[in-house]
Amino acid sequence: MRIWVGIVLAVVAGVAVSVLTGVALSLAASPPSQLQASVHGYVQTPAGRLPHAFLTIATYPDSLAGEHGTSGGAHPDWVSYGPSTNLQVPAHALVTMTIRQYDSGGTIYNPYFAQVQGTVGGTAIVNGKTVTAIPQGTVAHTFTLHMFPANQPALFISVPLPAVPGNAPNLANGYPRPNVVTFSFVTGGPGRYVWNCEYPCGTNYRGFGGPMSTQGYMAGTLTVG
Ligand SMILES: [Cu+2]
Repeated sequence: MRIWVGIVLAVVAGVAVSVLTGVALSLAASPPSQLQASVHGYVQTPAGRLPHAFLTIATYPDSLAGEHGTSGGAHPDWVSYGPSTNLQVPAHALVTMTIRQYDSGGTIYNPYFAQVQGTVGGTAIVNGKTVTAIPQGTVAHTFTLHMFPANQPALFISVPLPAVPGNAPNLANGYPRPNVVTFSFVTGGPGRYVWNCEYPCGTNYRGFGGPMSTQGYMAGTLTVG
């Protein structure tokens, strides 16, 4: 009996230590500063009259223009989203997102992610033209929003971002002329979601390591509410 009590106490202590370690780690890795959508008026949607929120971000072939500072931080050569990967939008709103895409690309393995998913009308506007998909061989990155496995409103969006030609000349900001992709989606109640890129633009693991699996580069969070 005493042995069993000892084992139980040891297990409880082990769990407590690992929980505290987890808390310490999550506090140590402070999230990047939050980029909040700005609301401008109301708009009529299939879900009724809703506040209209706007958010603009960009994708870069390096990490010199985003949340890592002009020196690029620990991995200046990693592809990145900017100015922040920690996004916030209002609940029960129409969110119109614009992504300025400055990077080259190639062929995405899974054709599903060359299609526009989950946006209003199932479409995105690429350089002024409405599309439901882009050619599978011309993808630079995707903005793919997933749910945490939690009790919160369903929200899934995936938008492919077309590549800039690899030989396109750089402009004054050090990057070529971007492809501008705009799309809208309707938010429900409050929730917390993760997003990432599904184009293998990273390192290792067939291009799915490094920046692909690291918040602040090709992965981030989106808070609704
Ligand atoms: Cu990417």
